[in-house]
Amino acid sequence: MELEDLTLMFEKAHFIRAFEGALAAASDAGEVPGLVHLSNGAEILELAVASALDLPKDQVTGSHRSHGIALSLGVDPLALACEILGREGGLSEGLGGTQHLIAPESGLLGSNGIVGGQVPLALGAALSAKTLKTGGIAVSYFGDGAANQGAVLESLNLAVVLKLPVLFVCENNGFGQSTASAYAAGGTSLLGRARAFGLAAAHVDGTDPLEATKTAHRLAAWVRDTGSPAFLEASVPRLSGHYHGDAERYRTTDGRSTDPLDRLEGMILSRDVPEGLVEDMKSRAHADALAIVDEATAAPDASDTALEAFMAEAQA
Ligand SMILES: Cc1ncc(C[n+]2csc(CCOP(=O)(O)OP(=O)(O)O)c2C)c(N)n1
Ligand SMILES: [Mg+2]
Repeated sequence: MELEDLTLMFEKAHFIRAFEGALAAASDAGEVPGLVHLSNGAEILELAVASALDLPKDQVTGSHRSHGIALSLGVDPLALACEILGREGGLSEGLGGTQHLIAPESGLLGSNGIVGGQVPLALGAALSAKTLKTGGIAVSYFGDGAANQGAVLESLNLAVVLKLPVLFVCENNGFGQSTASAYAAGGTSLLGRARAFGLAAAHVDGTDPLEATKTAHRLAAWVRDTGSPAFLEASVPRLSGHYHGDAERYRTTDGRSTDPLDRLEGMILSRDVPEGLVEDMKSRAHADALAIVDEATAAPDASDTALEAFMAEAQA
């Protein structure tokens, strides 16, 4: 990867990290309705996948943990923050909230609070792209916990049977809420599971920007060129709890040793970028993210009028 691409990824990753840090603080202050599931640890992988997509022609679905995915796709951060905070000006006028993010203009078909619920939806997008010959592909993110959900397994099968252009991206952080995947899964080889359904499948270390980018591009191109589905398993650390505020009595600090952002910083420094410049990039990303979340926090709460208008339209 060129140094320019690595530094851009670094700036974006720090923006996402700071954006979510500011949201976590807003949650502590009682400003966020519902739980906040942070993406920290998965930023690099999500930016790597996004860099392989042709947006908004390609369409992406995500799980309850989709703030980072949305930002990686280029969703307007102010509208995203307003949505998460339940404010006017949100992606859905603040009526959907953190687990129901939608921004089709950026290729985000939707995120979903039902574990695994977003995966069959991506098959619909892939079938539509195939039928209409748009040249687009669908991408569906889900976790290792969701990999045990029936609709996900049916989707893996159906994607092969119908030969659909969909890239499944399984973020394996070793936990489904407070349950270790080693305990919850009968067989822990997700690649083996995907291959048994007939999918092309590969594993990446999601903390490695080079490997993640290379493999995401390879699989996305393969899906686009062949029209067939593929499966990417990415090992990513879940750097904090299942949700912000989770006491995490069920685990030690194991599995949190590598922060992908530090790893990327090391790579950039080793290519002779001055430390001062790296610190400037971080400070700028943090200041930008804080300003946006502050602006969203100051916006008016989602209004009953927006809800009534939505209900009237839905019933019409
Ligand atoms: C159908 C369903 N079952 C259970 C839940 C409760 N729940 C929310 S997130 C979660 C864990 C999901 O784990 P994983 O898919 O690995 O995603 P991660 O949180 O690790 O990103 C569970 C069980 C839910 N929202 N929906
Ligand atoms: Mg998980």
